[in-house]
Amino acid sequence: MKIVILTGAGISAESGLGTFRDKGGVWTQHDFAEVATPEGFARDPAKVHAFYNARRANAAAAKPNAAHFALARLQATNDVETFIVTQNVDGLHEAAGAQVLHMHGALDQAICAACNARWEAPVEMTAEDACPFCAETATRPDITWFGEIPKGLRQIEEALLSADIFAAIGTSGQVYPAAGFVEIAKRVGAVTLEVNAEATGNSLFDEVVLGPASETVPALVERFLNAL
Ligand code: BV8
Repeated sequence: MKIVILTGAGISAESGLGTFRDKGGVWTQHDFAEVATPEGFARDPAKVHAFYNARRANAAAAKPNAAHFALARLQATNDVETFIVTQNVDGLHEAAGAQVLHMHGALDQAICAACNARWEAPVEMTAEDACPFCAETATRPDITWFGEIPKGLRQIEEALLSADIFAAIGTSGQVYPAAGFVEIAKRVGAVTLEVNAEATGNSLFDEVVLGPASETVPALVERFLNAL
């Protein structure tokens, strides 16, 4: 049996990391066009670095919650194959012991736009940082911005095409291509679940589980493990 899990900002909300589109969320305080697009970065790299430096510091101080640990437990069992893809750029799944594909990149990684080398991001990045490999000052956070192609799409599609169960956890389903994963899973006959604080109203989900992720996800994992 194969379970494909997509996570979004809601799974890290109870770890103290803000979501994007809820009241008080990141995109209600910052204009995404200024801080999360290649054009915004070209216009004002210092502003974009300041935005990600602050989020990197917050993420480094955060601890995984019961939802992250439950998914790691599910992935650790040999009775089921669990593929986790996250839109989140924090490292809380890994801190809980899971292996995940970061389709929108990761705050703790830097990339050189000149030579594509990647390395561990320092706590504070600046527009003057030179690439440790080619020495160009073209370094940026390794984050997928709007208008850029998310990472690992082939691997994600392969997982979705052989999924028996697909669960979207803590995501508003507004950002593509992640928002379209449920459609692919549904097409191949997977059972589809939405696990969220509020229903998104997407009729492609067979079941909707509402509540805080720290409660709903451990209960769901228990249910999966008992059904094996
Ligand atoms: C691409 C950077 C081409 C990382 C982010 C018009 C129509 C359709 C599509 C488009 C369009 N115009 C442009 C597009 C494409 C665009 C897009 O989708 N735009 C939308 C907004 C219209 N997409 C792109 O540009 C993507 N690239 O399409 O490339 C392509 C693609 C495939 C193949 C070839 C070419 C790139 C998208 C990357 C965007 N990067 N940010 C960062 O700084 O963090 S987006 C941002 O949104 C974050 O990355 C985040 O991960 C992502 C998704 O947000 P969510 O995680 O869902 O968060 P949100 O706040 O919205 O929701 C939280 C949910 O949790 C809520 O439902 C809430 O109720 C719930 N919740 C809250 N608390 C809890 C909880 N649930 C449970 N428990 C709780 N305690």
